Amino acid sequence: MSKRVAIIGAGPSGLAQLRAFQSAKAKGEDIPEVVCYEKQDDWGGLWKYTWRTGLDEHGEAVHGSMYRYLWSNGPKEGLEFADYTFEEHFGRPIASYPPRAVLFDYIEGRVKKAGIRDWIKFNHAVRRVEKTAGGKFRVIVNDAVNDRESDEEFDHVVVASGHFSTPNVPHYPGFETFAGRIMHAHDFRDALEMKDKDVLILGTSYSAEDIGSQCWKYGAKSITVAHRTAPMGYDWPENWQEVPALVKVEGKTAHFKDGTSKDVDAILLCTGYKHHFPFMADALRLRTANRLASADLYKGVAYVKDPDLFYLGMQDQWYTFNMFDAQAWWVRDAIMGKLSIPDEAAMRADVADREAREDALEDDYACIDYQGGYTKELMDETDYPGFDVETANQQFYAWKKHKKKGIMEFRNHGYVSPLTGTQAPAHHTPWKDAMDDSLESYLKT
Ligand code: FAD
Ligand code: NA7
Repeated sequence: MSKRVAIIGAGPSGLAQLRAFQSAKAKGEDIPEVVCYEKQDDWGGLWKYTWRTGLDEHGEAVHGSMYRYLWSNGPKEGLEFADYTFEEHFGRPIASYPPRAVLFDYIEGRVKKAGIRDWIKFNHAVRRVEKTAGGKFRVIVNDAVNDRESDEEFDHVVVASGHFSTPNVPHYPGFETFAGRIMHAHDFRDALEMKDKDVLILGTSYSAEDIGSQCWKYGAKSITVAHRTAPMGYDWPENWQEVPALVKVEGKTAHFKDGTSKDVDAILLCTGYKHHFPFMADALRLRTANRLASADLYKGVAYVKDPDLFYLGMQDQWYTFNMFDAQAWWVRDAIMGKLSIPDEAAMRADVADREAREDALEDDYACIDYQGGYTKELMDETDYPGFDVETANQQFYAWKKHKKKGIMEFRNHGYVSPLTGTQAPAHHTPWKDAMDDSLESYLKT
């Protein structure tokens, strides 16, 4: 096949795309030439921990948003690769909420086995993607090690650059003169920095819940979470309170909408991220909110204005690695001509239908079903080995219930693998007492 495909990013989504092509090649199929550009010096995306914040060693914006002591925020049974189970990788069943390093090891295990590292150009940041007069994509890349820019032409581009790296940073009156530390979740690394401190958190989603929990676990004096819309409503520990929206800050004092106030040492902005693709030419740039039905993506992946271009993993995420796989297998087959893409009107109708169905969802359980159904829809159209989505949905439901029952205890539970049927063992140490997040410590029996 003479086609050329560029993949931007070697995180879980980009690696899924590489593995999808490699699996077709292993079956004797004629695959396109594939080049993956990754701006970091290793694969794994967010799961590759970096201590850096701000700019990296090459002056590029640091991609990493993960922090030390991060454990999976959902059960691993909800994200298991259908072609590479946890049991295959670790040689035995392991507990359900692995720390970051354990998940990185799992992600890496599959692609090491597939032998695709040579397909990736590390330390290569994509600077610009634009259309040529001949209808190809020109991809301009900077080789950071040699400080050299070059460009190549491709028939297809797959954008897998993630969307949890460019922080959404609101301003509140008084931030300029706040007598403490203000930082966005993107720059948070070590919860010990907040030991003995009174911490204010803005936001009520995953980052707020988990960064607050980290700070609590590692000895913050108090946690105050201000909500713009609604409180999280868990049964928090006694030194944790939820308050109405922040109005302003004076010195160290934070003032809230109900007239109450609290003196705090640090403000952590867990206020989400932006889909940000400055390297894509205007006509190719995805503009979407963080939602289950991304704007302008047919089947959640093909860019309706130019379906030779694909975006992976751009949805808000309940399902992650296995959904990226389903997308990557589908994109591979679209590129290889095994699946056809309809005209623009039909693609737009597909997007509108997905949006309307998402808008009608009533609660988180319905959202889980919706994204499970989407993942199944794509899997059923390719030869991805697939997994029992209903079983996976059930594990997510149980996870939600465990969180409601005990927000500092939910990670002590085990779940059933939708692939092997194995019930995961309980971890050897309750999460709140397990201070060492290393792979060695987690895998101890
Ligand atoms: P990323 O992991 O972000 O990878 C994108 C890659 O693209 C990076 O390697 C980056 O360097 C590269 N890249 C970006 N721009 C360029 C460019 N211009 N040129 C070249 N390369 C580029 N998911 C879970 O399933 N469980 C969890 O517990 C969980 N916890 C999370 C915690 C945090 C703090 C965050 C932020 C996310 C978490 N997620 C979790 C969700 C996470 O988004 C996915 O697990 C996964 O990392 C997404 O993979 P991705 O490949 O789409 O994006
Ligand atoms: P999310 O899930 O996008 O949530 C962002 C939160 O920030 C949400 O609670 C918002 O409140 C809140 N927000 C946004 N802007 C503001 C302002 N201006 N003031 C106050 N609060 C604000 O991002 P997360 O970082 O939590 O999660 C992203 C991923 O990281 C996720 O997939 C995890 O796996 C880890 P709202 O409800 O809109 O009022």
